[in-house]
Amino acid sequence: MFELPDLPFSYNALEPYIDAKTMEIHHDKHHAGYVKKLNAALEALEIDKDINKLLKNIDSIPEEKRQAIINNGGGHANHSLFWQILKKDVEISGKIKEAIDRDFGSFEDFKKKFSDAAVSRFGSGWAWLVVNKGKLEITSTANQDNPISEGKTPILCLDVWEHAYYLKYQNKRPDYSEAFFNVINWPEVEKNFEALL
Ligand code: MN3
Repeated sequence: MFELPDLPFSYNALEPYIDAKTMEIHHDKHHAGYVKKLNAALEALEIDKDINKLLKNIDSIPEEKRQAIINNGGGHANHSLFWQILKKDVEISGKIKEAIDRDFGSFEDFKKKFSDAAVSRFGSGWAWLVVNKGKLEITSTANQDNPISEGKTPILCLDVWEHAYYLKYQNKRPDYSEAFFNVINWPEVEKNFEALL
């Protein structure tokens, strides 16, 4: 059985960039819903209960269950990472800063590329900073698809489903994406990065 992880901060911790009501509904309703449906889909299946391994080896899931695991297992994994990498007003420094400068030229270039990925993703999905063969890359996925199923390891993500921003930002996804840069927990992103070195 998978369990909904606690939000590692209070609902209002990211104000004014991400509002408390959005955080409450997003975690307590949306993420909880994915966990519940994931457990329902996995019932009676004797498979790996490590969510990342499950998504990495998605082809090993019986076909009739596969899409439910991609949607709800992805929903669980993606949000679990998302909560972990959120914190207000943290400066980027250290190895992750060096790696971003190395692979994108500068932080500004990284930010522009990431924002483009977030804003241009059509419909619901995610923007990602991933490690692919030792290098940082930016990508985006539809729905709850996780890049781990393509052999890439995500270390930072932004939920661009409307439920992640609509209460505060309505149709203004670019404003939400801009605000996100004030709530990235860079030491956690660096931890995710260093775990892969
Ligand atoms: Mn979401």
